Amino acid sequence: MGTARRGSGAYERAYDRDRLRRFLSGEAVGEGISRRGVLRLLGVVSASGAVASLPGIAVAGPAAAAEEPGAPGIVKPLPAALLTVRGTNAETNWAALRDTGYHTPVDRFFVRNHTATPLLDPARWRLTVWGGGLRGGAVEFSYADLRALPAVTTSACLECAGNGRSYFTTQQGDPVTGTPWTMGAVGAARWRGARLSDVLRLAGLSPRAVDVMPRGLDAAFVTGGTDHGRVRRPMPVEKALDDVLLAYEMNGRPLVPDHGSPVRLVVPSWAGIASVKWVGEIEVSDRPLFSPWNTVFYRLFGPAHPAGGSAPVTRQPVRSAFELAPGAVFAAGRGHRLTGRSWSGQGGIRRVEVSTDGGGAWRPARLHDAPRPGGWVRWSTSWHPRGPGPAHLLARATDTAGNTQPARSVPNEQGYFFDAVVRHAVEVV
Ligand SMILES: Nc1nc2c(c(=O)[nH]1)N[C@H]1C(S)=C(S)[C@@H](COP(=O)(O)O)O[C@H]1N2
Ligand SMILES: [Mo]
Repeated sequence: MGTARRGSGAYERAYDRDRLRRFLSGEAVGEGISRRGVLRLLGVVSASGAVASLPGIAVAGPAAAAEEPGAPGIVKPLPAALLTVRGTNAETNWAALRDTGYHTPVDRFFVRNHTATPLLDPARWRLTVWGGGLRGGAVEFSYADLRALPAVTTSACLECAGNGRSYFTTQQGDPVTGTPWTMGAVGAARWRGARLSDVLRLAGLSPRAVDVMPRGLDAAFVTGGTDHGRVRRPMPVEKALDDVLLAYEMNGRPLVPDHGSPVRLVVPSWAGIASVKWVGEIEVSDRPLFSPWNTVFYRLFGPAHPAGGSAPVTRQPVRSAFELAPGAVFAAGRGHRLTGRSWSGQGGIRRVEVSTDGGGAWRPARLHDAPRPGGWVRWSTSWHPRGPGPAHLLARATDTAGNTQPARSVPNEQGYFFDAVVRHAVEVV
């Protein structure tokens, strides 16, 4: 239980309770927070220019690719063998991970963009830390300032809360909204950067600080006629001081534009939305903060959840995937090596079981990595299929906190946290 205990911070439960109470008591006006409310709350932000009006922050236009019709606003190449484009996003093909090591190469790492990748010049980039949770006024950091702070390297998964969303529909018949990811909105990388805690202390963190809200420099997110403003989501100061990085490197290289260049947050174990890319400012507040990303989005809504929605999602659930394409073909009558990975935001993975007969018999897979909070484990098993025909491969993981994957995931309207065992269809010929 050691690692799990360390990871399941009491502050997360307190945070959830507190925010939920305030949310339900109407402190977050209506459906989240209006744009005017946000602007009023921020004070320093102009109605049109938002963050760009703050001194020292230059915002490039969207990537050239964004102007091409049908192009998703992603800068890096999106070869069909590695990635599947879904709207403004790109999903990693699991078959493309088969020959990779522990860390997901940048060329096949998933991209989740609410709008389009901005091109920012590190030399002109500034991070402004401000708010009532500081002892004094706003403090600015340049890229060189961050690079001069002690550097920390963390190996951690980054995963979208909506990963696996399409299985709510295809496997369970539950209607959900949002990007229909299969299981490829996850990757593991070696992140290097400054500790957010170092930056907050240098900025004059006050003991009164409650919430820390990073905001991206990408364009405002507009959907269904509502302008939600720039991507931003508060986290409790306890998490911000725990293990959060202001990362400038991914897998030993400076961040590329699509993954947050020049600097992004990495919030290990939490839903990917917490890891704000292209961060330009961080509000430190002495009272709870709200944004659409902890009110209307990233809560669980539906009959199985509290009226008005669950608390904001934080730690990711347990999940598994085979390093196989959907419908992969296997020759009958000979041995095959099946490989995959499992991960959880609530602890390391301590057991993975595989079924090759659609869920009848289960046997343990061989684990190739030690259980580590925030990371994944690679696993393998062998399979000797007999007759030709369709088959289903299933993998079920259990983490060090005892969480395991159910046969059916409790649905929610926006399709977050699909944690059920996936029935991976294959063909034996
Ligand atoms: N500024 C900004 N940060 C963002 C997003 C975004 O659209 N804009 N998307 C978030 C979501 S929902 C996820 S899952 C991760 C994805 O990170 P990646 O594109 O590097 O894989 O970034 C998060 N940070
Ligand atoms: Mo996400």
